[in-house]
Amino acid sequence: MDAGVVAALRRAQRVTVLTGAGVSAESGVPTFRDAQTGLWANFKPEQLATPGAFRQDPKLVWEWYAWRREKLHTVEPNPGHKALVALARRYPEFTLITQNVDGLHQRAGSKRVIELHGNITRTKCFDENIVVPEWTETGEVPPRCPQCRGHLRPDVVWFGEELPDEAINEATRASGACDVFLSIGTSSVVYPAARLSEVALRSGATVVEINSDETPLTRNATFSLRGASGMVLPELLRAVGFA
Ligand code: BV8
Repeated sequence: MDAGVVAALRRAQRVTVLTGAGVSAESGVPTFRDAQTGLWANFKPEQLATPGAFRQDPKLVWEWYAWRREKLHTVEPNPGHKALVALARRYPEFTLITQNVDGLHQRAGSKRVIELHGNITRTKCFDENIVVPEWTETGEVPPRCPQCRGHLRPDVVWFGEELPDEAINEATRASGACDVFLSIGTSSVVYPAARLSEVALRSGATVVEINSDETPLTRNATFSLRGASGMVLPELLRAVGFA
């Protein structure tokens, strides 16, 4: 384990973490840019995860999310999610920011999770933009909003949609006020999330990337650890003496 990373985590008081789909890969959740499988093989996520795609074919988009939600019933948090729960207990200030929409950090026991891109287990009304906890199933796909009869949709941020103000503001604040910023399992290509590591670097934080591959962040990061987060994170906690 890189001694520089261990030293930085030992002296840090404030740690901010940004995770992407790579953190859930070892749970069996396909990453966002993995080739889609099965009946979704012909679709690119970026084409489906947009308001335009939903307007054009609400049934198709609803069913894609229903398929992804169903998959979540068969997966569990992995050692990478659990290592982040243990890490959080070691710092007076610890902020976990995720781009993931699978809710696995919360299921692993992470308390405060900043969800930049929403959560596919929550549903909202497309027209009123309010979360709808329950509705009457009539067999119609997508189901209708009980209030306005408009279409229901997953409570996620699609491409071309603004991120929730509170989430991105709190994430930006925490990225600019930390001693160590960990960027884990993200391709660092989706904005504004990908800008958070730049905010951290500019504020003088030590930026550590953990990724199985190189990304556009690799050349600017203070350290870049190559490997699977489910392996690297537990190993890092042991090296720091936290486990
Ligand atoms: C916005 C929810 C303002 C949905 C997601 C043109 C028009 C409009 C906007 C844009 C435009 N051009 C650019 C933009 C901005 C756009 C953007 O960034 N596009 C990119 C593609 C260039 N951003 C937006 O639209 C954002 N909104 O900007 O609003 C605005 C408004 C109007 C007009 C202009 C601007 C909204 C972005 C949010 C989109 N929603 N998800 C859903 O999930 O269905 S983003 C989606 O990508 C997922 O949330 C995912 O988390 C996220 C990022 O992907 P990653 O998490 O990084 O996953 P990925 O598969 O890419 O990579 C996995 C990584 O893990 C890899 O590096 C791999 O090596 C690594 N890995 C794999 N296994 C492991 C591992 N690492 C460690 N261990 C392992 N085991």
